[in-house]
Amino acid sequence: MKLLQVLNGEPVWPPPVWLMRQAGRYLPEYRATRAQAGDFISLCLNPSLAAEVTLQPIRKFGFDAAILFSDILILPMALGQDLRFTEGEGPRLPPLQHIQQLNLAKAPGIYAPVLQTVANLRASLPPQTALIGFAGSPATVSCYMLDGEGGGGFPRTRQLAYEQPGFMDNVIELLAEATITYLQGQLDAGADCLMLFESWAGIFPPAQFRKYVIAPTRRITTALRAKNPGVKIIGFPRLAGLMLGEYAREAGVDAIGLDTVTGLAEAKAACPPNTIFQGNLDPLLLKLGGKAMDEEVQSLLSSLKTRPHIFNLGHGITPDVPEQNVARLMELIRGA
Ligand code: 1CP
Repeated sequence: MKLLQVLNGEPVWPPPVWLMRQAGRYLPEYRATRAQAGDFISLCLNPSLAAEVTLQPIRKFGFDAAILFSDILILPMALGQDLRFTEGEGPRLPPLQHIQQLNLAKAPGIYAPVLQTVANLRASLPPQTALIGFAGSPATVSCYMLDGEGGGGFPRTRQLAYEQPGFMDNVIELLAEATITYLQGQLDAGADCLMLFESWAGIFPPAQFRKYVIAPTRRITTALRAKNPGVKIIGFPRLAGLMLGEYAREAGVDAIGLDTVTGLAEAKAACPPNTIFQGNLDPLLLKLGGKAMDEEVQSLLSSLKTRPHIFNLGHGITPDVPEQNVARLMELIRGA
């Protein structure tokens, strides 16, 4: 598996490629399967349909990795928080008031179908395609749990981190614990490697970044590695800015997903010499296609030639991306 070769530090050419949110609304077959499931959460909790949508982009484009189809908010749901996805508005949860509302012991029974999806995928993926399991990192998941929605910059979470750090600490600690068990379940079910999505790393000032982003991520990577020597973990500390180097040195991840605004040259300068990166084509260019996309892909590829790298976007693919642009992207990478 090319993806694992890169994560082991071997340069592979052309680089392995997959896209964040590669199973999604830009694909008509995804929309059809989602309609069959009824709604998004039912799709995440239906092991055969969730496996089917995971495989759709692999069949169509031949990506080097499949990512389990689920969502980072399935874990808070399994811990007892009500979760809804309203069409066009994204996730909604009742903002968490007390740590006692969460039940760590019951969670595995509720997310069991997700682990079954992993097992189904293990049995049906082509042997060269790596299977990525994932979870949200505690800070990012806590943002949604405490604010109840994603669109407003998480004012309650940010306020609680200053005014009720004891509560925030408890939430992060419980999430770290739950995430270790959840990801261990995914490894046991057959995931080849893992990714931790820290999409909102960028809202935390440095002291909180150390406490809520780096420390819990380190706890998760250390615990998983103690039980699964050699397991590879990709971190995605989106918009980490000048904290990127510290994250790379201390969070214990094997590779770093770069967001759209972090240049490879700047990332190289900030991180230890052998850091492996994943990314980071602007998803807007994938939507626009044409000359602008071709030129940027060629320029990104030429800067990767001598190092192990996983080609990806800098954030998730959007529903308005034309499929033929994804096909063109694959042609450019595979022809490199
Ligand atoms: O069908 C639909 O309309 C639902 C859209 C959708 C999809 C396809 C959501 C709702 N989640 C997903 C799948 C998903 N989410 C995957 C599956 C695998 C794949 O990549 O193909 C993964 C890995 C995620 C991770 C996720 N969910 C993140 C982290 C990555 C990122 O995008 O930054 C986050 C922040 C979420 C929350 C979430 N779920 C869905 C939406 C629209 C959001 C974002 C809400 C917001 O804007 O704050």
